[in-house]
Amino acid sequence: MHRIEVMQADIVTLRVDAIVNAANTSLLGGGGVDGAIHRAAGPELLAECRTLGGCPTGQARITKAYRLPAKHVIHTVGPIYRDGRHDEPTLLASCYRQSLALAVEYQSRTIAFPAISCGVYGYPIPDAARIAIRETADFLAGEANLDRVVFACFGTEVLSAFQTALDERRQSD
Ligand code: AR6
Repeated sequence: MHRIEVMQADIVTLRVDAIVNAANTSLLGGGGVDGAIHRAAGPELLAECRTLGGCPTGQARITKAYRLPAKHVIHTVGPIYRDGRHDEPTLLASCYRQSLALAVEYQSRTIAFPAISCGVYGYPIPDAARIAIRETADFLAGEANLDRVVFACFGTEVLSAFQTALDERRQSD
């Protein structure tokens, strides 16, 4: 659990091996964190994304990070929240698992996540935070090759939800 860190940060500034992008199925950019990552990485990122042919919800793809301080960008597509009964929790959990697995496959030792689906995709933030922490803690329990997983939270609501989810998990372990 000591390998998980929750902080308030703009993900594009973080010097980690991989940052995760909350993308859409086209992988061709958008608003929110996706827009910020593409702006900071430069047009080469979009050019590489065009070669990928999109990505289904719940899955992840990896590219180089170009002008970002990170080495890779892992693009994952979170679910659009409807009512919680349309596989949203399973799909969101899958985003975290697939992103972490890709990071390890590409020898990343440090990775930063934004709060996937917690912006325009409308996922209730406390529920999304619990899923993110659960999947990450479970993954790390079986994986020694990751040193640090950062949750880069934008805004105090997201920050406190992730902090609470992390505290709850620590108490239950
Ligand atoms: N660093 C860290 N977190 C950020 C940053 C940043 N620079 N900018 C925003 N956030 P969202 P989604 C937070 O809407 O809900 C895009 O258009 C933000 O405050 O970026 O998964 C894609 O192309 C929120 O807490 O992603 C898709 O179409 C969290 O990141 C769609 O939005 C996620 O918000 C994906 O929606």
